[in-house]
Amino acid sequence: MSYRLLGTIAACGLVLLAGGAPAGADRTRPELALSTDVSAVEVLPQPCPRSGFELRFKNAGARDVYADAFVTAPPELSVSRQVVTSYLPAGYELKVRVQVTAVVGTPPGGYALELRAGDTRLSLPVTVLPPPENPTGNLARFATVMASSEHLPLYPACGATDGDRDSAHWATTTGWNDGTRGLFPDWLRVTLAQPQTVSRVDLYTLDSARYPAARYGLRDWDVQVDSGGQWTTVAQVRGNTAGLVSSTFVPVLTSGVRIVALASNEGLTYSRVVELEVY
Ligand SMILES: [Ca+2]
Repeated sequence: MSYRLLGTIAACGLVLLAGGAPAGADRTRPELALSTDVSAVEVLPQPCPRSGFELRFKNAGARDVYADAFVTAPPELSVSRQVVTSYLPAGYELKVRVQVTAVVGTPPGGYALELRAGDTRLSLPVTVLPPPENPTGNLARFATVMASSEHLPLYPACGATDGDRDSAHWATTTGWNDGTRGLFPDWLRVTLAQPQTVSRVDLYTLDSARYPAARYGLRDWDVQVDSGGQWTTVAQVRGNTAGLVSSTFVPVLTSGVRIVALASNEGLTYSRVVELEVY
């Protein structure tokens, strides 16, 4: 749409406002109602959203309207929908799933989301839980994770640190697939809250009955650690056909670990990691 067209629409709006509402138009404000399927939400401070609620947005009035509902989060939280805009026939209730994420490192405690539509306000309590005991010692589990690219929405980087190693769950946001088909290298990086001694990286590449690693898994990659802003290669994997490769190396104090993916068994297509664990 051109700026000229936008300008024309804006001008029409002004004319309509200046002239007042047509005779017989219903001037009453929309009667909007908000509710949720739960009275509170509990969230673990981890990158991938695994909690949320159903926003129920109802036109309780007798005429059809276009309306907006707003979801406002404090800085410690993020939501998958900040605005829901919809045409709502009279009496209709729209149901929308909203995912809630707590930023890694958020102090446990009580927070709240503010829901608003027209004159209606609703506060939804959110409890940020402490990260659970992590008996395995996997340092990547509740760390910040990033990738060179992501194939969204089904294959986010955070899926590779969500604790689910099961390749049968592939394509349900529990594994990372890069977003640049045919282009290598790709990288997947875990940033630790503070430097830790690291000596092992376990990489679970895609390996299911339907998608065996020997055909779809990652074949070649480097394991690197952050050495004061420079990446140092501590292990190399070449010609892999297995679902799990455990790379061990001389213990090193580091604040970040990444894998640099160089090729998959399909050829130069995609990098696929179901879980990346750091010890
Ligand atoms: Ca996973």
